Amino acid sequence: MNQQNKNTNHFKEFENIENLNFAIVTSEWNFKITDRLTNGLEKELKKNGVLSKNIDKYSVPGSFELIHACSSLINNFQYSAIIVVGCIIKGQTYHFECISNSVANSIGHLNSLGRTPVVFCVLTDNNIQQSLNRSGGKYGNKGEEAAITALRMATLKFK
Ligand code: DLZ
Repeated sequence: MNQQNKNTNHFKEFENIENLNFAIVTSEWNFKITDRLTNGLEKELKKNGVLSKNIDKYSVPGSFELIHACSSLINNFQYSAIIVVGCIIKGQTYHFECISNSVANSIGHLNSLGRTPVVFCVLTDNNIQQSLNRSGGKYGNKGEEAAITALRMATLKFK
């Protein structure tokens, strides 16, 4: 497996970790997958020293609702980083493209506001097998990778 495009091999300790707080927003569509991603994400945050009390978890009906939840969290709360978790699987219609593009663009926009780092842990797969492979299967768990990205963004220092 190509390890180069993974960030879980980040061995540096994160500074000031006990003061960092994270929001995880999980979509309930394809819950079997999003639950695996969320568990991997939460475990990896804790493994790196994030305190349980500093992790808030929210659920939304589908990936499309991640946008509103993320926007509200940015406006009303102060998190070190927000991680959105979803799984969009291609079906028979154009819905897949609409939802995937809308979610990616909107979350990207919220991230670009520069107020709170937002990490995108939304799988966009052709079938459930691809999603299983990426949520604790043969390609690892993208939730764990998202946790490291969130930690890195939360501790990023600007000159
Ligand atoms: C409607 C829909 C469809 C067809 N597929 C998915 C999916 O694969 N993954 C996902 O997270 N959500 C899906 N949804 C639900 C939409 O995200 C959204 O919840 C509804 O369109 C209501 O706004």
